[in-house]
Amino acid sequence: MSKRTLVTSALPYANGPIHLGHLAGAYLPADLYVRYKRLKRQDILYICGSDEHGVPITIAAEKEGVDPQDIVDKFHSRNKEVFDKIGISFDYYGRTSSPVHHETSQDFFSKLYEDGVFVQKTEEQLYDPKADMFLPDRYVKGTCPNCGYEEAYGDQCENCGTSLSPTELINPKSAITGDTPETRKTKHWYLPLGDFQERLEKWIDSRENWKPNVAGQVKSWLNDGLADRAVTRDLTWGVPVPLEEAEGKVLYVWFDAPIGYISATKEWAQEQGDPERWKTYWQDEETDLIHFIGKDNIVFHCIMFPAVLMAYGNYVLPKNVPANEFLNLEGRKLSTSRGWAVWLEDYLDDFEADLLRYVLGTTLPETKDSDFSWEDFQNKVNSELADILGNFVFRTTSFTHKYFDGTVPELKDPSEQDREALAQIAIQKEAIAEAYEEFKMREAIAETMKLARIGNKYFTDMEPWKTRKEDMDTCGNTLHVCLQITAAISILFEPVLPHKMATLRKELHLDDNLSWQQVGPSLLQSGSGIEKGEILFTKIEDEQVEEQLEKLEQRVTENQSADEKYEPLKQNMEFDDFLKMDLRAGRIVEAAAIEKADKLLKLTVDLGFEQRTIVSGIANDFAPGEIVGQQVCVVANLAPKKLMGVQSNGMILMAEEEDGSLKFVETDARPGSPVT
Ligand code: B3M
Ligand code: ZN
Repeated sequence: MSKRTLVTSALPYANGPIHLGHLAGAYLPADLYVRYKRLKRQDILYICGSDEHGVPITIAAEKEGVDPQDIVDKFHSRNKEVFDKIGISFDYYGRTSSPVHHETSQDFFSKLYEDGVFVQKTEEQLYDPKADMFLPDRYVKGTCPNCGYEEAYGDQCENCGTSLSPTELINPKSAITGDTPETRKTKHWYLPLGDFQERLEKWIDSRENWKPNVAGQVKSWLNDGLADRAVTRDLTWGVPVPLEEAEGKVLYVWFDAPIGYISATKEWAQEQGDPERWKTYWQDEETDLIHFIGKDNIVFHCIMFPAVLMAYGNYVLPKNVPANEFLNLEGRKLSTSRGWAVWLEDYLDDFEADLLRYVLGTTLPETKDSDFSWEDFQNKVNSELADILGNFVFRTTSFTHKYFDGTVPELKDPSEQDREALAQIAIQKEAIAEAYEEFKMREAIAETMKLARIGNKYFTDMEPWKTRKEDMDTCGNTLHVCLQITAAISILFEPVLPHKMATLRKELHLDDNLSWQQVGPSLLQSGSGIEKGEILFTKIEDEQVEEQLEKLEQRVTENQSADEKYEPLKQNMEFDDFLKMDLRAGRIVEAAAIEKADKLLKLTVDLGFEQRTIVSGIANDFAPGEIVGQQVCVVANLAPKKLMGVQSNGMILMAEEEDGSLKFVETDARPGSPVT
């Protein structure tokens, strides 16, 4: 077993508040794991911080007409505070605008530059003359060449995770003016990832127990071959490139941000009064480095950052990157721009932190996208937290107060059932630990709640309300066993319900720093006193759910200023340009999913004069079976394009609703009829 563990969570951009999707992706899973490891008394350090560079920050600043530093100052402190309230227990939460981070990331750049690792190129880049600036990363949007997603950014497609260069986008548009950009020459420094292909392949092959969705995606990128990645940008906000000739250029945010994990660890060590201690975590092979991220960050944490660490030398490489998929909200894609999100600050105005930690923990998108709904939140709070855990604890402590003067009854000549129930503590503790070790947080939570179910059933089966009249020793045994199970739960559920379990341990007069190892059948001494328990979980009323759903709808409306209800009109075009397009009526005769492309369908479309294969990004809105026979409108003379390995000959016209859902543009003209 390694000597120590270093856990990181993706550094959230300091350009907005934290929402449920962030929590379910990189923060709650990490915190569950870290709290468990701390209970095991293992040497573990949990590092995070604000990602304060990059285009998301400058776009937010431009939108508000303020300086980027104002944006990051605001959201760095707000996010730090909300993480603290929800119980995300970082050991250190840094920020990439700090001097230590600038020095550290410039040191990385300088060493790789001096070692001749970078390739220097002067290339054509997208440029917006009206805005008078180059268009890196999120300053440009277009169609992903890999999966056809039309909202891909210049550096990455959030839909399929592929990292891109702006010039790879199809039909690029400036995010500043909406114009089609021109190209201009500019010099940048590139990390030739291909030079690391072999080392990366060897490293990935040596990884054990990686989630299949993560390992699979990394291997497919390695199989496709690794393009050079620019590590500098024509921007003013960011870490200046430490080169005379690079005036006006900054480090690419995805070059400096992961180095933020290292600089935050340095700042943590300084805070501990032992500045060199960061090296123990980053430069000693006895460290297990684990990155908790969302799936859209896999390429940067499993290819780019490891290559940078390999190039620099003498750094540990990630032992595991248990990336989560995405969280949907009420069955729809979470969207901050549309206001379709639940912000943690708003959540905490209405509910306690632990309720969300539990409910979200039971529905984490660990291997596929998952969904959060307020109805499910109400169900799980009421029927699991309140009716099972809360009920069991309350019955146990109040019965003890009522009939045993609030002291732990002695265990006298326990029955088979008593012993069997006590034995469940060790069995469940083992099952919970196994799940946490394998990053199966949902399973760990279910196994923990299972112990409460066992306790609840045992209490009911033993009928202490009857035995107290007939045989107080038997009744005392029942309450002794239930109290020991309750005490065990107050530690085993700590990773999930830290605030509520601290209250419970206080009620039980339990020491507040008991370890995982100490959990067993006799945590409480017979004769020791306990408090009269309070109701741990108050049920959620229907009105509260209604109120949350109304808030959600209201936020969407607020987010749509009058002119945002509709997509901005594109530039005028000449009639001759329109005539170039050949639109035809068609009918879908076959439809099928495409492997590893959860947004795309492969369609066979009858055009009268021929049948066509067309790939269409409508899998989120339609099941293949339900659209055979659908009349459609086809752009029949679009140049063929290979999407996720399938040759697509043409495009189906779809209309996008306010909520992002898609509808067919239909005509009942016979297939092949020209649409003019
Ligand atoms: N700031 C967050 C994101 O892509 C990004 C993570 C950086 S981790 C080094 O959503
Ligand atoms: Zn894509």
